[in-house]
Amino acid sequence: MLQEIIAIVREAGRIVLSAHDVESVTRAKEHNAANLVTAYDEAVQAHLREKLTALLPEADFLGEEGEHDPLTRDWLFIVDPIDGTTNFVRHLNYSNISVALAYRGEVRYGVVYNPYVDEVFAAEKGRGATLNGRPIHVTDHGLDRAITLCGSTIYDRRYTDRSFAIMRHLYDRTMDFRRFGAAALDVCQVAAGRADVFFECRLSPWDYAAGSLILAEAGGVLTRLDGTAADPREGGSVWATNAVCHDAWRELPGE
Ligand code: LIP
Repeated sequence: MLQEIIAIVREAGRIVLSAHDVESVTRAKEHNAANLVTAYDEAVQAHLREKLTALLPEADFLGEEGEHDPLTRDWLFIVDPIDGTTNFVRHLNYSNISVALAYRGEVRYGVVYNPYVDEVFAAEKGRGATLNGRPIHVTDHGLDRAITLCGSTIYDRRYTDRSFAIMRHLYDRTMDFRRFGAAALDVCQVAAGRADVFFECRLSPWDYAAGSLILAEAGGVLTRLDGTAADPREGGSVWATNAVCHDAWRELPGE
């Protein structure tokens, strides 16, 4: 199943790489200039829905773009067709296709693909995490050696003050921070040991469902910012670490 999902995601990556005149097919969602969608997001999602539901017809499909049917079945695909849409529109080449397959709310397969650098992060539950087929593992860095990746929850300014309070808190306690703009990929960078912590105050399920399994299989931990479990079917905050740094959530600035 994992290899079939990887093959389907790689096919979809070709749609991203073939994109042109992106600005002309871009619009803002919900009259929020920071929340963009393009015809390519929709084309990739349509491709993934067709191929993934053919692979597992008994699965429901939850994608970022558009409405979805009631989610009633045991198997569920959780899909972000282009995570990092603003980066995609601005040609920053830091976007990805993220596909999770969950069974009764437990992610069993995760694939996150950055087509710009041909990097496939993947995991099957209980069988480790890989980058282009090679095993990956988180670091053993403590907070003082940690590189922190973060999100600014730009779509919802209710979280602005807390986002910057947490950024400053971690700036004072870690090596430095980065804001790359694609959560699924950021979680995978932690899984690959390229960073040690990622947080964002509010994300949708498709932003982190696949990455949560890849990180766990690489020895890391993903929870809410208050340390509680993150249901991959529900939106919420994300605190993703190399496990060594995880308990630092207890000192993070609150709501
Ligand atoms: C994005 C996330 C990013 C977040 C953005 C946006 P999208 O996902 O990956 O971390 O800060 O606000 O949600 O919308 O580009 O798929």
